[in-house]
Amino acid sequence: MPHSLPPLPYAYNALEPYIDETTMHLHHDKHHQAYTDNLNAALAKHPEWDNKSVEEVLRSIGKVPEDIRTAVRNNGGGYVNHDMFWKIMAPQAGGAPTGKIAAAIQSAFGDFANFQAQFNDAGAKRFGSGWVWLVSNKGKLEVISTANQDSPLMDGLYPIMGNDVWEHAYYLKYQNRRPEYLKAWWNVVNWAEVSRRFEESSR
Ligand code: MN3
Repeated sequence: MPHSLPPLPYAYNALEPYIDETTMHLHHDKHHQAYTDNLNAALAKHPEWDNKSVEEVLRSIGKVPEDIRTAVRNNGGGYVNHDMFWKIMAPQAGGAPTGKIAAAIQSAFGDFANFQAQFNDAGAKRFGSGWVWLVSNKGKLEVISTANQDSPLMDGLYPIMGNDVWEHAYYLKYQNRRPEYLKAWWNVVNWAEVSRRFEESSR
């Protein structure tokens, strides 16, 4: 199998009280595992796509054979979105960013609080399942949201950070209160990794 489930980089209870242990088990061990298995199953039909990174495959989603394109879009998206998601969170994290990413956010959104408000608003308004993102659009920072597991990579955008607003990400603890989850999530944002992705986006 070309792609494997990346291990969670911290303990399942490490993001408590903001994200509960049971949610982390289900989210990583069941949901992310299923995206991984379904991606591998789809790619097995066209092994010439196996040796590319999933990011590369998504960037050229229009060239993926039609009989597996929807499966790759959904499960390849789910694979890379969650791979990023675990890494951009950490215990004893949160707070405000520093350095180049902080300056870029300030320049694009006025200040950090305004950026957070735009991000939370876009996440709350995403109807049904999806993601809210900070992306680089050829160097310009923008807040967007996508449906389902669609990755910004498919639109030529670079996902610097994103929050999962599928109900599976928050329902056990927050039930229907998605805005409360979005607000609490900032306490686990790993700015070191987000900064690294920001630097990567500008290369
Ligand atoms: Mn998810």
